[in-house]
Parts: sequence; structure tokens; C-alpha cells
Amino acid sequence: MANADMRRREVLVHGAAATAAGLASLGSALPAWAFPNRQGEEVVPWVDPPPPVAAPQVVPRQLDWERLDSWITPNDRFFVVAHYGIPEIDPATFRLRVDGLVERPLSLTLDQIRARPRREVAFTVECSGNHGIPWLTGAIGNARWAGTPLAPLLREAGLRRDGIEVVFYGADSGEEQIRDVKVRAPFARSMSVADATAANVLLCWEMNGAALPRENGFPLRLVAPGWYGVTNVKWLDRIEVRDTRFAGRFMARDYVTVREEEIGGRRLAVETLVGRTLLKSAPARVTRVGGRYRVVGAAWGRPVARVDVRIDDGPWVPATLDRAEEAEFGWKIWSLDWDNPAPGEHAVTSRAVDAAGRIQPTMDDPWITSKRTYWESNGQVTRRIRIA
Ligand SMILES: Nc1nc2c(c(=O)[nH]1)N[C@H]1C(S)=C(S)[C@@H](COP(=O)(O)O)O[C@H]1N2
Ligand SMILES: [Mo]
Repeated sequence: MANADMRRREVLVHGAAATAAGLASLGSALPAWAFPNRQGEEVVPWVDPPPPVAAPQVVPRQLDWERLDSWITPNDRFFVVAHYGIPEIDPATFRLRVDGLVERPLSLTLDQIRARPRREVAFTVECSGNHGIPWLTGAIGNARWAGTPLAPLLREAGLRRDGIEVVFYGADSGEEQIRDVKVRAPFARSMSVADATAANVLLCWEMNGAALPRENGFPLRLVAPGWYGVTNVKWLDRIEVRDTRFAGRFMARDYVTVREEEIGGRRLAVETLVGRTLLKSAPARVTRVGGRYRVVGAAWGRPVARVDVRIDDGPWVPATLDRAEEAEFGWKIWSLDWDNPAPGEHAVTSRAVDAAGRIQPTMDDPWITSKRTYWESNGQVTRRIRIA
């Protein structure tokens, strides 16, 4: 079927750089299915689509789970979060400033940055609010990011010993009311010096073989594998080393997880910053070829050892993990065949299990229910489907 062939090609070719001529040769050199698609399958739509997006300016695009048919999320289907709008940056006049507590402040052009050693990392970016509110369920995507490691650049700038914090400022900014003052503040996030100089943290200019799209941070963004989306600052403008903790809106006011805990017989709120990703999975879609149904989904956030799937209140059944793509920070695609399901409506739930045997929490686990803000919502996801 032409359709299935198209899908197969999409799966095999990662990036816009592939030429039409390259398609055919790649197609024969790689395994036929780098994703559990089947020839002639059709997608059975979920009957519980999310409600309309309440803030389309902030979240102009989300992943359409029912269209998930490749390990890599194509750039034009990759979700976008932009709190202060999408700035337009002239690559010709662009300069990345590296300053603060460094011996030699830097001001780098794009060409100077792109001439540095190139590294790639496959990393599934998820907004920490994903599945935390009803209309935000597709704030996730998996891409192959390319750029240059940050650590050597900071070393060249000469990190001073009194620096403890690295702040990443975007070119986008907004008006913020803080108690009785109104200020203009850039989007910014920080990492400790130790976290920021981890080997896999990149200054990235390329996404899936193409120039970083404007919505996703052109010309330069931070890519911090293993950290929630918010840490991955787009439209990078300035990197500053400080000797104080940074407490901007997206660090310490917004994007704060508030959990009520039992402390000495009292329920008291504990506030923590959104940081590293948590173990999670979700069903993506159900396909069918005649009466042979298949549930396909993804699992990410921590090293995934296993994914179980449950239909209605049935037993947890281990899904098959797709082994075609293995990447430390990339999601794992899983599938479970479901032959001749009974007609009617069914609930499909998945749970990821990590290498230490820890299980993705249920939605009524105190870890989730004690939460008073919607960030870091890694509870099990249930989708509903109707079988004719
Ligand atoms: N400069 C800047 N960087 C940003 C944001 C932003 O609004 N401005 N949003 C963050 C959030 S909350 C998320 S979830 C990710 C989303 O990345 P994407 O738009 O490439 O999918 O970008 C992060 N980086
Ligand atoms: Mo986010």
C-alpha cells in the first residue's frame, strides 16, 4: 500500500537533509520496520480527545498522538511552548554572550559556534505540564539534536571558582509583576555549574538534520538531556555565571511543584523546582488490520526496562519494546497486539517500569494526589476507545 510505504520511508529517513534519491537506497539498507507499523493498518480514533487548548499563544502546537508513526517526531509535528511569543532573530547579527564570573567573557557569532566540535543527542523533550491539565497532553516529542558541548566553551571562558550557577537567558521577554513592581524580564532558567557542565548538555542549532526551526529556538537553544522542557532554553541570547542562586519566574515562581506532605502529623506544603524528567509512558494510538488490533505507545523520562498495558480492569500485560532505536535519552516505542477485542468501549492504560523496578505511579498514588500544582505529572495515562 502506498500509504504504508510512505510511513515506512518517513520512519527510515530522519531529517530534511535526505534527498529523494537517498530514500530508496536507505529503504533497502535498513530493517523494514523501525516502528511497529503494519501494512494496511488503519488508526482507530480515541473517543476521549483532549479539550481545545486554553492558551494557544503559549502552546501553538502539540503532538498528535494518533499520528505517531515514527520514532523521530518530524519537525513540523513537534510541540511548541513559547511563554513570551516567538522572537525573530537575525542570524547575521546574532551574538551569544558568555559572561558573569568567567575570566574571559565571550561574544560568539553563529559561525564561530558552529565551527566547534559537533555532537548529536537523541532526546525526548517533554513539558513538565504535560498531562497535568486536560488540554495539555501532546507537549512531547523526540528529536535528534545537534550542536556543540557547553562544558568546553565554559572552560575556555574560564569559569571562576566562586561561580555556582549558570543562567541561560532567551531573547524573548515579558512584563512580570513581582509584588508591587512591574519589570520586563527575559525568559531564563539556570543550572548548577555541575549540571550545566555535564558532557551531554549542548548548544544546539540543528533538529532532525535541519536548521533549528524558528518555533523551536532558532538560531540557538540549550539542549539538556534528562531535564524537563523548561530547562531547554530557546532563542539563547546570553549565558551568565553567578555566585547566587537564580530565582526567575520559570525557575522559582512558575514551574514549582507544590506537594502537601505529612510532617509531624500536619499536612504542610513542600515546594520544589521542576528539574529532571520522571518515569512515564502513554498509549499513543490503536491501529487495526481487520480484527487484529494493536496498541502502540511511548515510554520515557528514566531508563525504561519494561512497559505494561492494561485493558479495562484486566491484568497488566508486558508490551514489546521496539529495539530498532536505542538511545539513552530517547523514548522507547512499545506495542501490544490485541486480537479480536470485544465490541464496546474500553479503557487502555500503560505503565512504565524502570531498571530498579520502580513503577510509574497511578493517578491516585499519593505522589500524584498530594500535588497541588500540575507540573511533573507522571501518573499513568488512560485513553478510551470504542470497538465497533
Ligand atoms: N526562550 C524560551 N525558551 C523556552 C521556552 C520559552 O518560552 N522561551 N519554553 C520552555 C518550555 S516550558 C518548554 S516545555 C520547551 C518546549 O520546547 P519546544 O517548543 O521546542 O517544544 O521550551 C522551553 N524553552
Ligand atoms: Mo514547559
